[in-house]
Amino acid sequence: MITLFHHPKTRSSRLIFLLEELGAPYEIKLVTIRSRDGSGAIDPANPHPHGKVPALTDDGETVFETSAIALYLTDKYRTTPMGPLPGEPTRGEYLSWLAYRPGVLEPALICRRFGVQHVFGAMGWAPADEVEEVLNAHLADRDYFLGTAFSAVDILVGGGLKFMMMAKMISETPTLQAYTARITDRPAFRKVMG
Ligand SMILES: N[C@@H](CCC(=O)N[C@@H](CS)C(=O)NCC(=O)O)C(=O)O
Repeated sequence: MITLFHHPKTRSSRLIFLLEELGAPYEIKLVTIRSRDGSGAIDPANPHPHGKVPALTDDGETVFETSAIALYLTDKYRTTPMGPLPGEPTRGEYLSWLAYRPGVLEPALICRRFGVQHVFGAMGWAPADEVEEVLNAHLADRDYFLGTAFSAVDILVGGGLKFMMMAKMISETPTLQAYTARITDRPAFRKVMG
């Protein structure tokens, strides 16, 4: 049985959205986390090594890091396929964008928000304006990250983009607005995030 360790209004909400789309049975265990204002504490019940969310347990396995959890779930639970398997078309793209979210997109936008100067050759991500260009160019002629197929990448990246635009962390271009609308119009998004 899948158990998702969750805290409201955090990255773990996106995994509830994914679990709903997958149609996999799951339970949610609410845990406390440390907050930006200094309040909150790590919950001893949370198996994440840093006490963060999301974390997930399933059949004796513990999985942490949002993208790793998404890949684990979409490989294993296939009632409604939400990502290509090894050997299927677009698998490479799927892995790339899953890794891009925490490895490039998030650090770039967070650095810009906190006024951290980008250093080429030292930082493993790219400057935020370049990331915006890449996202807009990629999504200009595609409905979803993998083309016509909606996948877990759209849940992790697309769902996040909506909130980043609301927080003015990324520009609201027509391309990104149209793309995020396709994600946020989904019944599972409305059920979980609405
Ligand atoms: N790289 C992690 C980030 C996880 C993360 O930072 N989660 C936040 C909530 S959105 C958290 O648990 N914060 C509490 C803390 O930093 O201790 C992932 O993508 O899963």
